[in-house]
Amino acid sequence: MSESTPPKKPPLAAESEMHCMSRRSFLWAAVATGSALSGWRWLITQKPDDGVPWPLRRTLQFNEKLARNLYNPNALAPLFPRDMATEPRQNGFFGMSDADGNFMTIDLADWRLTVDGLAGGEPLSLTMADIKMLPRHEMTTELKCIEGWSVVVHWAGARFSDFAAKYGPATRSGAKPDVRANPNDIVEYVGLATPDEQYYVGLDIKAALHPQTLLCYEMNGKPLTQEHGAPLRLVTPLKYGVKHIKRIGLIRFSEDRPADYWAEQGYDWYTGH
Ligand SMILES: Nc1nc2c(c(=O)[nH]1)N[C@H]1C(S)=C(S)[C@@H](COP(=O)(O)O)O[C@H]1N2
Ligand SMILES: [Mo]
Repeated sequence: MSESTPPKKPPLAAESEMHCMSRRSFLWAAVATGSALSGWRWLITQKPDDGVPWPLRRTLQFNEKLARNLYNPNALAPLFPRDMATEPRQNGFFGMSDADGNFMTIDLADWRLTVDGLAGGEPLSLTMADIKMLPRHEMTTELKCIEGWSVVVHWAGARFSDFAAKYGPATRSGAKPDVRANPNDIVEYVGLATPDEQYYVGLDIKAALHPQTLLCYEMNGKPLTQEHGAPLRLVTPLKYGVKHIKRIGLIRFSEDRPADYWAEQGYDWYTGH
C-alpha cells in the first residue's frame, strides 16, 4: 500500500457510519413530515449532504406509513411531559363568529349537544353533565396547525369511543351496535359541526374511535375558554388542528362521508400527520 492511499476503514466502522446516515435521513423525514409547509420549504432548500441520499423518497414512504398506521388502533400520537404544555394561540373562529367575522360567545347554560345517526334512530339532546359522566381521560399531546405551528397542550375530556359506546351509533348490518367488540359494523363516518353549522368536520370512524380522540372540556388544567371551544371541542392528535373542531353542537354518525370545511377548500379530507 502506498503512502498516499487513504487507509481503508474496517468494515465495522463503515457499517456504523451507514447506520448513522440512514438514521439521520430518517430524522430529516420526520422533521419534513412533521410541519407541512415549513417542512416542505425546508426540504426543497436542503443541499445533498456528503452524498447522503435525498430524503424525499423516504419522506413519502414515511407519510404513507403514517397514514396506514392511523388505521392501526394501537398506533398512538406521542405523549409529552405535562410541564411542557403551554397555551396555544386562539386560532380559527369559523362557526363562532357573527356575519362580520367578529367572535361571539354563547350562553353555556343553553348549550346542548345534538347527537344523530344513532342505532335508536331518534336524535338525542345532551348536556355537559351527560358528557362529564363519561370516564375522564387526560393526555399531553401536540396540537399541529397546517399553518406550520404546533404546541404541546394538556387536555382533559371524554374519549370519543366511550361516548360512542354509551350512545350507540347506527350499524351497517342493522344489528345492535357494539363499538368495542364489533367496531367494523359501525357506520363509516362521523360528522361534527358548530351549533350554527358554519364550521364542520368529518372523521372516519376509526379515527373517531381512536383512544386519543377526545371530546374535550379542559385545557391545561382549566375549563376551556370560549375562544378555545367551550364547552366542548374535539382533540385528535393524529390529525391536524383543522379537525379539532371547537364549540361542537352536533355529532352525526353516517355511512356517507360528511361535509368537511377545509376539505371543501382543497385540503386533504383525512389531514393526518
Ligand atoms: N369552530 C371552529 N373550530 C376550529 C377552527 C375554526 O375555525 N372554527 N379552527 C381549527 C384550527 S385550523 C385549529 S389550528 C384549531 C386551533 O385551536 P385553538 O384555537 O384552541 O388553538 O382549532 C380548530 N377548530
Ligand atoms: Mo389550524
